[in-house]
Amino acid sequence: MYEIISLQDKNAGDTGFLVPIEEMLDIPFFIKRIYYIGGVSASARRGYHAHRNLEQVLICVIGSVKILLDDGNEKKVIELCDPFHALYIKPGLWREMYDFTSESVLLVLASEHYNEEDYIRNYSDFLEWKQGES
Ligand code: T46
Repeated sequence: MYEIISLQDKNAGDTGFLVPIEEMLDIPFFIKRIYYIGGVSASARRGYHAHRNLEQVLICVIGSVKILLDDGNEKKVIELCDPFHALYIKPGLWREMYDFTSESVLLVLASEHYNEEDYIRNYSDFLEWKQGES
């Protein structure tokens, strides 16, 4: 359903960390788009959709956030709270993001340009699509 990718701090010494991410080396796809999400209130819940083809890597570079993933049969909750841990999400998973801490910033690397047609934003449509897939 997902993988946690460990990222490496390449900055030796006591001057903070530096974490490079290289396409097809650290993550398993070519990066076509980068975006980040921040300023989310503690009560807000985002997402509520799945992607047909898009692969993504999510990194909470500041603070923490919970990610619910649902493949139509099973649900998992992953807490992202470490800038050295990246969550790789394959296509075909319903996702919701919640419990953003104040100041948290969620960085997302995506395998495709933005395409609203790749989204399934209705949960019943998602379940129907998953049945058609299997
Ligand atoms: C995802 C989760 C983790 C754009 O115009 N370009 C973009 O690249 C993106 C990502 C969004 N938008 C527009 C579409 C909406 O009008 O920004 C608005 C907010 O997007 P959305 O409601 O889809 O945001 P989230 O936080 O629910 O979901 C986002 C990504 O859209 C989605 O792919 O997996 O983050």
